[in-house]
Amino acid sequence: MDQHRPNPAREALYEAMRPLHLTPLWEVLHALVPKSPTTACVPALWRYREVKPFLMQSGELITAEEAVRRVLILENPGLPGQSAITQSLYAGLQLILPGEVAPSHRHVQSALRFVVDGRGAYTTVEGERTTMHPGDFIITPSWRWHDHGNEGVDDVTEPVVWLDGLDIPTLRFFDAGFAENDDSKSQTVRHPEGSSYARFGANMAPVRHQRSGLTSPIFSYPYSRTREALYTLERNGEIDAWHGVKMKYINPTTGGWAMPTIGTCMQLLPKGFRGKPHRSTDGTVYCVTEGRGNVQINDQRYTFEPQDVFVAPSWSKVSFDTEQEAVLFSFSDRPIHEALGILREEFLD
Ligand code: GTQ
Repeated sequence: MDQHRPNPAREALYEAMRPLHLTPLWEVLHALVPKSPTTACVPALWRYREVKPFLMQSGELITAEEAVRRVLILENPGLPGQSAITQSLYAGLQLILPGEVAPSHRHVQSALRFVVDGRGAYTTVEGERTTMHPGDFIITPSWRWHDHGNEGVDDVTEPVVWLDGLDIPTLRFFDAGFAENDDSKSQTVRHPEGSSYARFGANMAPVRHQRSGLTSPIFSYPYSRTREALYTLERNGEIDAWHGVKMKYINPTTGGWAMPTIGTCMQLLPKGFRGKPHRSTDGTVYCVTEGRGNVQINDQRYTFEPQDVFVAPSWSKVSFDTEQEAVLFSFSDRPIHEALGILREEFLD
């Protein structure tokens, strides 16, 4: 019998059991256990040159201190009102003007910063400050105090914008979020800048180091080093037909992902690249570091330029093509998929 034809007797039964908070599985089973992922998340692209004027206008109407974090959320058009760019991840563009401070706080949610525009800002994590340069990938681990500021550098004072990526929707799903404000606006700097990088960024670690926590002890991965690695590999011809030259950021003490809930990568697409399509279960957010190109996400095609952000939903077919070299930062919830054994991917022709 056709389950979708009106069936008054069944409808009456469902109606009668509703006060007891009972519902029939057979009406929803196909949707609960789909043949392949059916996400509400849709492909989308945010052009930085269209977004920046709104960020700057926000800068005139509210201070970083009043806002706590002056951020425009990049909300997936398929997930309205959810402050989510994919089902599990949050993304936003944060502006900090010269002289401003975004006050110190901590939360269970892990955060990454990918610096998009301007120089002279810093992030302080647990008493160690790091200066932010375009293309740097910076981590604020779960439950670590962090504040941001913009004091300028080398006589340059300019607005600074970075992409925030957080696991906010994941923590919301687990109902496991806690947060606290610090007593002081700005943390006292207790460690010289570069301490963490000196300890863990030279393929070495202090001999008496004992692992603590799940997040990489390097909290700033400078673009200068990343870029050099990618361009060297490209010159050596190590080009993947799907990804170009794609490297993941790792925790040097484990070889695993730099963050427990968010996987981060940087990839170089060579000039004239005609990438093959790929799909995976981890919906992915991309930010254009350098260069221009095109991305095909299912039947959507976008041209991207520096500082643009775009999102490819879970199981969407993604392929890239370029006329010039391009470099893309990306992040997804892949570490969770791997930890749970639910990652699937396909490399298509
Ligand atoms: O910088 O701590 O975009 O707590 C959203 C929540 C940034 C931050 C966001 C946050 C932060």
